[in-house]
Amino acid sequence: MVMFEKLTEVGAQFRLPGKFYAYDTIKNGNINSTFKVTYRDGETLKSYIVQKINTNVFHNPEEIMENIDHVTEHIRERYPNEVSLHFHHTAEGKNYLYDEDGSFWRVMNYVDSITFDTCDDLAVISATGEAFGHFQMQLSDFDGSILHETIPDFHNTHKRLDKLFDDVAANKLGRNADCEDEIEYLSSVRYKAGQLSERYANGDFPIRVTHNDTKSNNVLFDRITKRPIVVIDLDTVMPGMAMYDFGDAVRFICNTAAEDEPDVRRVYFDTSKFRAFCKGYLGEVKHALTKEEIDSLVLAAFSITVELASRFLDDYLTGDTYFKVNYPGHNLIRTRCQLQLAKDILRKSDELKWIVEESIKEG
Ligand code: GN1
Ligand code: MG
Repeated sequence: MVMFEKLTEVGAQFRLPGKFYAYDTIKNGNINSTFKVTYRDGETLKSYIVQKINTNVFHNPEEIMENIDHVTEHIRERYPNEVSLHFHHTAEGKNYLYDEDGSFWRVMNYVDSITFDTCDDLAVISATGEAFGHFQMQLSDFDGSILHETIPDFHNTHKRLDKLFDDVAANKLGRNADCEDEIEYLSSVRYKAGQLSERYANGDFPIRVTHNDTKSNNVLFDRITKRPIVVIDLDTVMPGMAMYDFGDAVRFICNTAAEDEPDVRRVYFDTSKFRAFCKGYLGEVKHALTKEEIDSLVLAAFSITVELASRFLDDYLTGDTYFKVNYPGHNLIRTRCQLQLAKDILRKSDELKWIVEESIKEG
């Protein structure tokens, strides 16, 4: 079935009013498929976001929808004046739909906005920090025990690395030969990168409710004022470490290049961007974080960057079944880019820790 027919069928199940007018594919995201669909109702055009959830990654998508319901309800209750995400319901009263092929669909309100993938505007970077810091604050009194762990051990770096090295040992597709340097580097930082998740498992850090995918393009911004409107992509909201949300955000936004830049000479961790992000983020949450959490922010940035590199590499070694790839070797290119970034974070660690301390004093 062509996509437009499929989207029309899905829209009808969710009882979207008016006549299907147009659709665009939204290319952000390495897992789910996202579309903006527009309906014409009389003289007005209204848009929605339609998503097909990747059930290879999310084995129990109904649980994601339950989690999102709980989280958005909590935020709406406490912050009624803020924009929040609304999901549409089918005639059966469900906020999702399984089609006849077994695919899982959902529809939410479209918020007119812009997102930033790479961004050089320090004010926007600081605002991104504010948005994620604010999100952490909004969930600080939310009972995480009611949430499903939709992807168990999602940010357990230690386990991610164990799995990578099992797959290296198996060398199922014979691809180890393409990435000997990367394997060697990951082996040399295995302990350091896995340290925080080990300590978390031992109860050294508070269990927070975290977003777990804090890329800057998961914040919607007002087109004109460039102020944040709402944090999106709540699929991986689960109990976790606050500093990993911080780390994942700076991993993405402080990179001088794209997440999959093939020319690693263009990949650096930009300290000015880091300072801007810290200002926004810590301005929101510094009083809520413990000293241990604050002291671990920089190590968390390194750890989650290594973790993502290991996930990309693992996917490469086992046949590219998890992340969408645009060309052969894409996951290896992503790995190299993330490792280059991780090395730069490590090199700049002292300066980054100092910036964290300064941001705390200034705010
Ligand atoms: C995936 O598809 P997207 O962009 O929302 C992944 C994240 C990675 C990210 C890297 C469920 O997120 O963990 O950090 O790609 N999400 C899942 O770009 O695995
Ligand atoms: Mg995501």
